Amino acid sequence: MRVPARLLLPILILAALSVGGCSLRPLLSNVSVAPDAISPNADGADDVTLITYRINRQATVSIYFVDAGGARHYFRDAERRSPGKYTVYWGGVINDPQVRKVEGGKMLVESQVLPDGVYTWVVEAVDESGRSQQAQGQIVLSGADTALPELHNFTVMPQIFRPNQDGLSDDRVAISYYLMKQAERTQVYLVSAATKPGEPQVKYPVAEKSSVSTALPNDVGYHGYDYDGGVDNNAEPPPDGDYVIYGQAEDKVGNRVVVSSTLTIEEGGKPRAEVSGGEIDWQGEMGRNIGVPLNETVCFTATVENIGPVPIRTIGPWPGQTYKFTENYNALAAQYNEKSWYQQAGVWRFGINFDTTGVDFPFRWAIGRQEDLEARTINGQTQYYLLPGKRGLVSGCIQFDQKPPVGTNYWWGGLIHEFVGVVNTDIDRVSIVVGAP
Ligand SMILES: [Ca+2]
Ligand SMILES: [Ca+2]
Repeated sequence: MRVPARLLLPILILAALSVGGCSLRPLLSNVSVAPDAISPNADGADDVTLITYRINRQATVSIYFVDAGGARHYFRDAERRSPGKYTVYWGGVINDPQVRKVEGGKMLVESQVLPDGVYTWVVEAVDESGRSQQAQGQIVLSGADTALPELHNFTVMPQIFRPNQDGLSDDRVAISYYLMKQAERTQVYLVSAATKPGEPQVKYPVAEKSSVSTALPNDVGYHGYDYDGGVDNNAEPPPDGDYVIYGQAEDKVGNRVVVSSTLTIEEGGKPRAEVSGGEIDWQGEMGRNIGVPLNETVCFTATVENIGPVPIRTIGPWPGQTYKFTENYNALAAQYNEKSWYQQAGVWRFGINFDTTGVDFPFRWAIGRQEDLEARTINGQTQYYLLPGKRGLVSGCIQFDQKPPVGTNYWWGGLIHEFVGVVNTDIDRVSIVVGAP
């Protein structure tokens, strides 16, 4: 084929450029490792060396150290690099994950400082067509701090976790370990067990609880964590599913250790409920006023709806219960010998309150009839739950066996999550006037 003369020159220039860009320039150049002796122990003197190199075309780069026995220890293992100049400090740490046994389990040593010795450093580049080039030299390590910040007896209890503030059935997980060496950083976190290798990990951190630990954070000693899934801080917990829970410690030099266990989250979520329409149907209400003769009753109905993602637990007294004005739920619990009617952490009840009360929301009822609820046996006892999306019908009466104290003007309803908070309050405020019989 004849090439027209006017195209000849540009073709020659392109050919020259491609030769200059690809073949004549070295793949790897300007390699240096200085100084050639370090003491990696984080004392501030000669702790690191500076590795410099230039890559002149797309390549993968490995940096490794060969010990006296000929074994390679990788600092960088075939990492992709675009053309350019690179500098990186090296403090004696290699990333060569190894599993080892420790007291109370196994640990993964993710990174560790190489022991004292004379090593051959190698910087090696391999381009896309498989051509490789390397540079090497010697480096001496002395005074290396190779002790690992081991985590012993990493314990997760229980391993099935139901973070939904029902006050029962595993609302919290206790996590603990014993740290064997002062660390620079420690962390405990969850990662979904469905995460595949190479996929980005979503980490759910768990905060250390100082009142459980006997050592200060990162110090040698016993460390405890009390995990609620974040629910107590109004956050949604991680989604239901299987998780790997990791404990990780890294010291100042870069020795890094990871231990792990498993955790399953079931029925996790921030419970939410509301009084439907913010409304109480007060019997005999006339324009926010109710008149009632002494010894007679005022009754009401209301509906509670579970608008959250998790079942919510409730206890009696049951809808339909009449309280005397001089009683409260504690008095009824004693009178009927129903221990479950006292306040319990995590249960939800509908309450009626008034402005001169001594006990906050003295009149309380379950948030639904038994037929509105699901009965479950937990630790040998029957518990009642209003399931997500379900409504419970509440009703009750207060019999005015005496007149409320002078100054009692207002009455209102509330939805109480016991030992957590009053979720809805000031519902449908009315004035009740108790007259002569
Ligand atoms: Ca040093
Ligand atoms: Ca629970």
